[in-house]
Amino acid sequence: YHCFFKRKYSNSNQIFINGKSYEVDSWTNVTPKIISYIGKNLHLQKSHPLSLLRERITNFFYFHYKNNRGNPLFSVYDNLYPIVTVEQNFDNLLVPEDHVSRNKSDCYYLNSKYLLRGHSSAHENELIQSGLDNFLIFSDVYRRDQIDSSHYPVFHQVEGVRLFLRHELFSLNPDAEGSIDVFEKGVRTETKQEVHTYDAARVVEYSLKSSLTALVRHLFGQKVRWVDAYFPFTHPSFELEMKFNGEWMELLGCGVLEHQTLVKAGVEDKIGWAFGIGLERLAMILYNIPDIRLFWSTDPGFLNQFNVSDINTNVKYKPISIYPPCPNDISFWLPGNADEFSDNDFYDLVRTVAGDVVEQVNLVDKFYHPKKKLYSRTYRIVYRHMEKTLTQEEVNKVHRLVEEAAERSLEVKIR
Ligand code: FA5
Ligand code: MG
Repeated sequence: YHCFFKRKYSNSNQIFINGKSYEVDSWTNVTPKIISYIGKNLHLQKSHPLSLLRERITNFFYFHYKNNRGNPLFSVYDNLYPIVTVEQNFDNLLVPEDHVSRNKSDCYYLNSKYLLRGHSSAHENELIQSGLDNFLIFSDVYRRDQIDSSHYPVFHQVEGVRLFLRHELFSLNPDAEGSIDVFEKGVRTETKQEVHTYDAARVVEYSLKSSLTALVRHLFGQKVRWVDAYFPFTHPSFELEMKFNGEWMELLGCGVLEHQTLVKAGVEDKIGWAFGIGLERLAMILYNIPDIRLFWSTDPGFLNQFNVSDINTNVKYKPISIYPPCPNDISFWLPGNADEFSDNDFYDLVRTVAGDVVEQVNLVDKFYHPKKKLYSRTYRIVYRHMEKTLTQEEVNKVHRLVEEAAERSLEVKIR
């Protein structure tokens, strides 16, 4: 997305985002800084930890849930527009008119009608209404929240929804199909809604919890605990917590969808569950990332640690040095027998000569010079000391050693 926050200084009564204008009113509290996050889509950025997690979660659902033709059951949406209406974010989800989550202090409003979505649940209604029964939504969400190592005003969620018709719910027990009902006119208890039978509610709760425990086991193989919770759009509702640095950390909220949310989406004959997971929280535990701010780091020292060829690689994040990086390029002509040259030869040489002050080495350019009949390579070496700021003089000295060693042992010619 291309976003513009046009500041009209004297009569600033419009906000322009992505070619659309929003009338400023007494609800407007979104800032240019927050708007600048729109379209960053960390969860779609190659090799970003949130993107790896998106792929792993998608694979889990593709692999474990197939329709009777053998195709994936869940459809995946990962690029829904983050500006939603108050209806989408709250009303469709039965959030009471006076609920605190609607407050200006909790959300980023464009005006009284539009806001940046506060959760991916904002899209449940439209997707159910379009006829979908099983889907995942990956999205960036925006909240005015505390700022600490596990909270950030922009974060990412994956939402999952699964709906069942009666015969789908009880398909595992065909004998029972005739006798077990989904709906009744009953009473609401701790475990079920008034419109649901006890049996149906328990089967859906079981399906929900076993899906999420299987997902978490697939990703971590670590201990979890279920906690009772409240959401206006699910009942019963639960949260799943996991140990992180010795403390229980809330990973997700979920529950059996309030029947009224389905009725609002034009579906009367189904029952189902939904969940919403904080992707950053999951990634922090999975990859040992100590601070949620790191997800926004553009430092290659962070990002390159997640540049893995197999998305299931168990990356354990190593803190990068707090001292500034010093990138220096090196360019050379390869010797005549160029096809014998491999990048790894050079990487090893750099490691050997320069040691731990090298944080990373990347190939940035290569070409063939037809007249000279020679191949060229350019690498960027990022020098960074773990305990101090390197001076340019110190860097130059090491860099020269690398150049000399390359000429000597790789028979290249520095350009
Ligand atoms: C929700 O957002 C509900 N929409 C979840 C849900 C979906 C419930 C479907 C029922 C059915 P909650 O506000 O608890 O719930 O947020 C869900 C998860 O997002 C949390 O468990 C946490 O992992 C993550 N999260 C919440 N706030 C932040 C934040 N400021 N920074 C990072 N992660 C956050
Ligand atoms: Mg919560």
